[in-house]
Amino acid sequence: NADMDAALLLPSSPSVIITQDNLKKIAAYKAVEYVESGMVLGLGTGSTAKHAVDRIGELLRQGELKDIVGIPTSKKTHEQALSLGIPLSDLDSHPVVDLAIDGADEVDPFLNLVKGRGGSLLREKMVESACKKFIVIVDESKLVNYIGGSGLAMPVEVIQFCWKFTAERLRRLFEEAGCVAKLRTFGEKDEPFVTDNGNFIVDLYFERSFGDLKAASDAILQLAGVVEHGMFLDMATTVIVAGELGLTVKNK
Ligand code: ABF
Repeated sequence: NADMDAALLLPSSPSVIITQDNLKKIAAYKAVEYVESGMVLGLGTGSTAKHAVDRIGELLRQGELKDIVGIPTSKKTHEQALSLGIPLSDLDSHPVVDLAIDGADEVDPFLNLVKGRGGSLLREKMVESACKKFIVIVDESKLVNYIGGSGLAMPVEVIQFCWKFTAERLRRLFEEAGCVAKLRTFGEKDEPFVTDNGNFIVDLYFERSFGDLKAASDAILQLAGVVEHGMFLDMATTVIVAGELGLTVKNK
């Protein structure tokens, strides 16, 4: 259980090897402590959120949670939740979500996030912008000083039609920040990665900071051909960070 796992983190157990996956699980279990019976829950996607969904399924099975309705943020999480017997619904039937729990790729000191390196940003943003409380669960490797500065991808979901044109317009928006825009591919044949919504992802890489996040967000969303981007600004209400020295809970 979460408390036992957390105890493993104490420096008095130096023989225990703490893997990154242990840290993800500890953060996830802590977040599930905020779940109450009767809630409509946004179910996140990714290797950290997977632990939270597993734990919710376990508590339902044990009868410790009742009357939960889950709203999955991806096809993968939908499958996982179904296999755990979690009752599922969608935003059409439940437009207000009590609590969402999800991972992130980057978290800045103001709790702004980059998400979508796993590929499911659009459904995540729809569900998580409809929730009263949004708990983000990460291991400490996800903490950054400013978004886009990690050298890793900032994902943008674009429609397939003329994606090169859209990628070039995105690159030009951030020319001064030394932006490179790349289509996300997978496998040996470098096939385009297709999202749950049938779109492509263009990953943006920056050499330098691109400055104001809100201005960048607005500029990206104004481009025809863009569906959504992976900056989640001012959305997280709580971030739970698991590190080698224990758990930190940051509230907005
Ligand atoms: C999803 O999972 C994504 O938005 C984000 O890309 C990712 C984080 O994955 P992990 O927990 O596996 O690092 O929520």
